[in-house]
Amino acid sequence: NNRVIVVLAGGVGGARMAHGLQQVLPPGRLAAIVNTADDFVHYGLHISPDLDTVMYTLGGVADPVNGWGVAGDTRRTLDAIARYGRDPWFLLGDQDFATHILRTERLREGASLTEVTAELAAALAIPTPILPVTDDPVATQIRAADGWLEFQDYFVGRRQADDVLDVRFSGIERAMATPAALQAIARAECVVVAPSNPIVSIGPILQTPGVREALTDTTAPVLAVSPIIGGQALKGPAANMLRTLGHDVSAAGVAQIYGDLIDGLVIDNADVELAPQIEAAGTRVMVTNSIMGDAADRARFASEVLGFANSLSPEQAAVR
Ligand code: FO1
Repeated sequence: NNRVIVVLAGGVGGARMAHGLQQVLPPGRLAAIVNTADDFVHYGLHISPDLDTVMYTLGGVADPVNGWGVAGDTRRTLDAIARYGRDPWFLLGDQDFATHILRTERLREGASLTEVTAELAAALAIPTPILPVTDDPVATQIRAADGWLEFQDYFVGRRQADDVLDVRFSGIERAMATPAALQAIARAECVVVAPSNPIVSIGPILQTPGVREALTDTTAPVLAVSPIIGGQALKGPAANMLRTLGHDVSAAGVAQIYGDLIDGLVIDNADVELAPQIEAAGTRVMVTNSIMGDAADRARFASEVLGFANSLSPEQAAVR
């Protein structure tokens, strides 16, 4: 049996979902397909925030408070950069710098992002393939009141304070999903869309040429976990972004965004009253405590999600 559970992941929420699944599945039975549209070049280094957040979380070295970066990291390099008169607006720890330096070196040598990520993850003894959705350059851009911004300028530079009027993924029409990502979906026993931002984290994964086709071709159940709980996002700007882009800021709005792509949606106990309307629109619903705190909590939640996926699989359809 070489089938896998596939998780589609952005940053912190995606990493925590992947970590829960990694804990409850045998090594190698999980594959994570990760957003790369937040990637950017800073100080000449290729930075892949979502890949790194997933890698550090699955490797057990992520900073527990921020969710991104390395636990216990120091800022001496950034302090030295500031001494040269540069504004250290993007917080890179000393150990985190090592990741970006080695990634950039390998990319310059001609390695693909997929290869580099596999090398780094192997060194951290991570049993889960961490697969960039594409090796091609794609860059999320945000339209604010004063024009288009690069994603990290919006997210970190301006602390997500702007109303998001439009979103585009520059380069995506020329990008292609990697063979490794498409093979993982083709072999999927189920696909879990993590509770990441549906617009800027999951959006670019789904819009990468090849992915949507692979997801509609598979007979495996596709389910999503709502990142919106009680009308709010646990982390990040998802709620405000959904609102300014005209979506319903609720688990029902998330179900609408994913539409036919998903068979099921996991929503939090706080949103139990939304279940009937989501089911009436054709999406099966599981209601549970969806807040993933510590490792044990993530594992508990992942088991519940897998149980829900089982109940949605085609083999179960006859008995529903
Ligand atoms: N997010 C912040 O809000 N401020 C930061 O200074 C910051 C630094 C950072 C460094 C490395 C890394 O991998 C992630 C970092 N993030 C930071 C998070 C990241 O920019 C966003 O969470 C993602 O791009 C959105 O998924």
